[in-house]
This record gives sequence, C-alpha cells and structure tokens, in this order.
Amino acid sequence: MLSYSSYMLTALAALLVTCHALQKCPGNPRLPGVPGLPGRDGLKAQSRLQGLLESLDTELILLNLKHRLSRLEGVLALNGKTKEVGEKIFASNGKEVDFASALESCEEAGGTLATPTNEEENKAILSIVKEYNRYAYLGIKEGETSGQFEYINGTPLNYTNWHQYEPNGKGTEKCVEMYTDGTWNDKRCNQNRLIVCQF
Ligand code: MMA
Ligand code: CA
Repeated sequence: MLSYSSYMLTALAALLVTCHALQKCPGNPRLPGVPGLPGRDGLKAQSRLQGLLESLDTELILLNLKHRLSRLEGVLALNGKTKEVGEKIFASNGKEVDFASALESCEEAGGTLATPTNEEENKAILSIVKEYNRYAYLGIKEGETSGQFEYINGTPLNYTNWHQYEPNGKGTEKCVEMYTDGTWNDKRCNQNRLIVCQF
C-alpha cells in the first residue's frame, strides 16, 4: 500500500511538474481511486494523497516564483539599477519632477519615495543621487508645526542628516531634498528633483 502511494505520488508529482512547466494545470485535479482500499479507508487514503499533492503543488509554485524573482533581481542589479539595504530596495528612473508627481510615480510602481532611516540607507540613496548628479526629494515632509519634519506616513523622524543651518524654511519649505553630498535641505515642493523610490 505504502509503495503504491509513493509510486502514485511520484507519478502525479511528475504530472504536476509537467503541467506547471506548461502552465496548463487543471483547476481541481481529480485523483483516481485507490484500488485495494475501498470505502472509508480508500477515501481517507485518497484525501491524504490529495493533501500531499496540494502541498507539493504549493512548494513547486513557490520554487518557481523564487526562481523568477531572483532572475528579475539579477536583471535590475546589473548596471547598478537597484541598491539593496537590508529589506529595502532603492531605485530611480532618472526622471526629475515635483514632489507630488515623484511620490505618485513611486506609489504607482508599488513603492514610495526613498526615505532614509539610518546612515546606511542615506548612503544608498546618495549613491543614486551621485550617479545622476541630481538632487532628489525624500519621503519626508514638514508637519503641522513649522520646523517639525516627519515621514510621509506621519511618524516622527528617527534619523536626520540636515545640512548646516537647515532646516531654515520656517513653514515655507515643506519638502526635503538630498544634496549630492548626502545632506538634507528643506525645500519648496514645486521644484524638479530626481525620482528615487523605495520598495
Ligand atoms: C536656497 C534654498 C533654501 C536653502 C538655501 C541655502 C536661498 O535659498 O535652497 O532651501 O536653505 O538656499 O543657502
Ligand atoms: Ca532650506
């Protein structure tokens, strides 16, 4: 019985691999009965087998996705298109637009504006700023209180890298740009600045 199910498992695994490779899997594959085990035992064996096949199916899908993702990451990392720091990935399309449009572009792509929360992340964003030699808007805005800057999700800053004498806008410069030395300046939001997103 055991050798029969393992044979069946192997055969069906091969079938699943094939149907995944061809992307032609049936929505709900029906298993053949288990001969020699009629009635309740047969049904039990069949549902256990079904369970095994479903977890195998999930594993195969995950394996395939991981493979595709690592290939995509390879493509993007080539020529320094992306900068990875911990869980974050920073990227730019080289375009320069105002703050609202930059944020919109990042969100449309499934991310948000690059927001440095430590020196390492600041350096990664700086490397993109240097690559294009253009100042970039950061995902930081002035809050209700003038001179009080916060992340665009409204939480307080836990890391800053202000340029000497910045921020100095006193409510008139509600956005923040990164200079080509990595320091920050509060700036009006209507300038054209490099789009750098984080994902
Ligand atoms: C500009 C503007 C400000 C910045 C100062 C620094 C004159 O204003 O970019 O945001 O603080 O330069 O000199
Ligand atoms: Ca300023």
